[in-house]
Amino acid sequence: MRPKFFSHLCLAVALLLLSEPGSPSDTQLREEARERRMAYLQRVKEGVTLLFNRRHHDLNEYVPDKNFFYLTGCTEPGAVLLMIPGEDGPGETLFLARRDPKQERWTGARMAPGPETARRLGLQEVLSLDELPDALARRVPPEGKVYANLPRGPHRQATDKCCPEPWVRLRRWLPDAEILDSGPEVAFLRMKKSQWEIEKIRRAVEITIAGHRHALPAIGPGRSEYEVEAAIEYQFRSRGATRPAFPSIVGSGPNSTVLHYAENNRRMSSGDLVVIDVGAEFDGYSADLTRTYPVSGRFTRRQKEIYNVVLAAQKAALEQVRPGATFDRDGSIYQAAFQTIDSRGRDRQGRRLGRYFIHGTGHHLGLEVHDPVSDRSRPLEPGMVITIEPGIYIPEENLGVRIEDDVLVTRDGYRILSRGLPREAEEIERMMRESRATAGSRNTGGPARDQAAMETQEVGGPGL
Ligand SMILES: [Mn+2]
Repeated sequence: MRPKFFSHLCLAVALLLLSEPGSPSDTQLREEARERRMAYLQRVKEGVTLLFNRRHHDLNEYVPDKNFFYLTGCTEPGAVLLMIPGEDGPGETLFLARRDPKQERWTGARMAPGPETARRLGLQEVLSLDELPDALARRVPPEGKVYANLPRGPHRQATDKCCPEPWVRLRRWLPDAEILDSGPEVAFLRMKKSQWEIEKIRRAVEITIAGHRHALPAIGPGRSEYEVEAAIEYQFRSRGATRPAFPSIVGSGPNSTVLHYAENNRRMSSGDLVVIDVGAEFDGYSADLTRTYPVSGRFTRRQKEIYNVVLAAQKAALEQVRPGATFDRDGSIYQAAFQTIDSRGRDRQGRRLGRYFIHGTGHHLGLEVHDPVSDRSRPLEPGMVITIEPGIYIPEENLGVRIEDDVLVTRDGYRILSRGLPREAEEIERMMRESRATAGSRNTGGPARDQAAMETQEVGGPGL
């Protein structure tokens, strides 16, 4: 092919790919968001709803507010969505900051207010943020109700006194309005996932499984927890995940008993267990998968005993997963897990093990790794995605075991989305053997030899 023709062809293909309206997934996202807004306004038939795209809490990098994103598919910082239910159809207006060409030289192109963006996002209108106060004054009666995405935590109850922007502004614009939390209403919708969302979670799970599998060669006496973390997160990003959905937990030995341990800087030794609790975020959706591995490649008898109690508890809990089951501590799922743990095995003092199962059986999974719920006692429905993750943590024995899978509730029960990652004790040991054999044959001067060398140095034993 002549070079010039070829370069023109490339250009044409590139333009085609870049052209509006977006890739198929953009179109799908726009439709999803439109349906969600309709469902929302069918539930909240009064007042107005105002969703601010504030920074998602407790993350350093910019992540859009999850409720705002859920209802718009838009990630523009500072944007505000106004929704008003109405007799003759709902009103939906998005407010965006005006473009600033100088700023865009630093941080890239932004969406602009106007009909073009409205078409792209499938919204009725997209106005400039400066127009928001007037629009509110026009459309909200002085003492009307305003549902807003109030901040979580200590600010939630104190929106009038100490809340950060933009709630200060909201109060200034509407001094007499009754400001309510839109969170539970949006959470109600978010609890049930669409096919499209389930596919996103499935992809996040797939990437997370790859992370676990590729971590195995980095597990061994003398290796550091952070090597395992790095191996996992390398897989995440290489496979298109945006980021880890939460700080990766690689806890060995005593750290295996610390639920949210994330320093990951201890050197592992041969008799340790290592709890690996990680999850990739893909297109905004999270996975959350835990396995517990023996650092030496083989469980001790005691470790295997406890491991099998946790596994039995997970299986007992899974058997209870079906539409109608409840997920709180009074529900059948938690009870099945707890009873299994409390009725098998003992600690060194001969006590039952229930006291070492110190967290719930799981949580909902979606745009957030701990996806919000409208009501803890709401029974499960098909399309909900949850984790099932019993654990036993015995600090006196430096022994922590957690097994966590991601589970879709179906019409007649459940499907384990993460079934591709083995969890039987024998399978775990076999996986570790195989990964070592591969690492060894691939490069005899590499990891396998280093590992042997470190195993020898380890005689003095790293401190706990
Ligand atoms: Mn979890």
